[in-house]
Amino acid sequence: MSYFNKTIECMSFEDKKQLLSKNLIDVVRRVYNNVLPYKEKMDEIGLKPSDIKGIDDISKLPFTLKSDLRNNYPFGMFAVPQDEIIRLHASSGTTGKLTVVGYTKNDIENWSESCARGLYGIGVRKGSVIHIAYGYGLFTGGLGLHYGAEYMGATAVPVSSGNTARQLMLLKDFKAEVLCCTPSYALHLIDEMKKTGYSKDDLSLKYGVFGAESWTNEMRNTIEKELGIKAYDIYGLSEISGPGVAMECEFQNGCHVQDDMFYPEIIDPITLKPLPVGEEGELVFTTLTKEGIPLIRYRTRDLCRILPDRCECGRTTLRLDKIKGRTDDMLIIRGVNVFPSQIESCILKCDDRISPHFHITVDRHNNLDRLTVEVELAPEIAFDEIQLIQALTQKLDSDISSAIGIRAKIMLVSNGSIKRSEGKAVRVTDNRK
Ligand code: DLL
Repeated sequence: MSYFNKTIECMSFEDKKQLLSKNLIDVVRRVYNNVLPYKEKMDEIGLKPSDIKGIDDISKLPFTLKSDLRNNYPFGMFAVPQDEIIRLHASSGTTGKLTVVGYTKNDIENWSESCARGLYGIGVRKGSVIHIAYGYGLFTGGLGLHYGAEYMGATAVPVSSGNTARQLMLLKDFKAEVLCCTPSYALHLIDEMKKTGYSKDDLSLKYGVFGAESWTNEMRNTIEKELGIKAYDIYGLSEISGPGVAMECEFQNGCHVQDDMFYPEIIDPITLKPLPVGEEGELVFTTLTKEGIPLIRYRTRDLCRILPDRCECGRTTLRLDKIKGRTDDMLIIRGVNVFPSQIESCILKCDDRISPHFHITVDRHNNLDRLTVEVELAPEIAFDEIQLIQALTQKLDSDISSAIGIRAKIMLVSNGSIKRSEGKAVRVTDNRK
């Protein structure tokens, strides 16, 4: 089984270019012939499949948006007959209809390989026990990593999300080396360990595979320290396959994109023009090998940059910097752009007596935006230590205002009072909408 695909992952630039070009030409022909919305989009701009002669022509192609999938709900973007689809997944949006994706047998095989390559890259091997606490079901997190783990011959434990006490018991008893879940759920597990008297030495964990939501390097440091593990970032989205589109290797220096399958571009989200390597913009993916629902230049809304340097691990695949957030997560407060990740960094760097749990609320009072950041105290800190609370509030106030350029109302709250998440955390309430 080829879970470290050296030929592909360490391919020279010239060979990779040839491979990508061949696959792009093929996928464009497939979508033009089999997916009506693509034929219509290309006809509208007078583009024929034969105009695409290689990967350098990719920017001639039209973009695909989430709304294209919604408008063609459920199967209107599929490129193969229904009886070739062996699995469906779907992601719920904040608005209305689900985004549905379908996988052929080959798609599941490739997706499994992409997850297996990622897991192998951090040091997971045949026989490692992998505790998968991402949700199983229509969400791609659980089943995606499950198939990746089995593909490489590791032992998958399909725990799914929820029932934290049982998760801890299973982690301990099955001696899992690898924990897969959202970073916010990892924090929740850590809290639960403290409450129930588990220590990191009771567990056999070595690696964490955390993604599905944005998280900062400060959050990584906290989780690594508390669990005594190395925490790795995994990126993906259901439209492109699911987890494993990109993942960090042992060097923790950006997520390696499985770019023979999923080709990334960074564009300026306003002008829609491609940006040079190293510049931050919106991440766009073209699926090069997918059969069920191939997507051309899919706009992810995630803000990111492609790292310009080579990774020490020897892989030549393109690497993504940490996702800064989604364009739709960006808050505009009194005219200033604010990302929740900037606030997260300040909170995690501030002081050990503050916990990593926070919630951001934005209101409008007398036509003026008001930003409130609630942050929990660490469990051992009593709420009546008035001087300490004042000092911590002042420090956080000054750290956050110098990071984001505007003042926030800081509210330190007692430990346990902010709602925990079992999947993706909901960190912002915007009451202006
Ligand atoms: O979240 C797939 C996944 C599952 C990825 C498990 C990693 C681990 P969706 O529900 O379709 O799929 O959500 C995709 O989540 O566009 C990003 O905004 C965000 N996201 C995913 N991974 C990361 C990450 C899964 N590592 C959306 N860092 C994406 C930041 C992430 N954001």
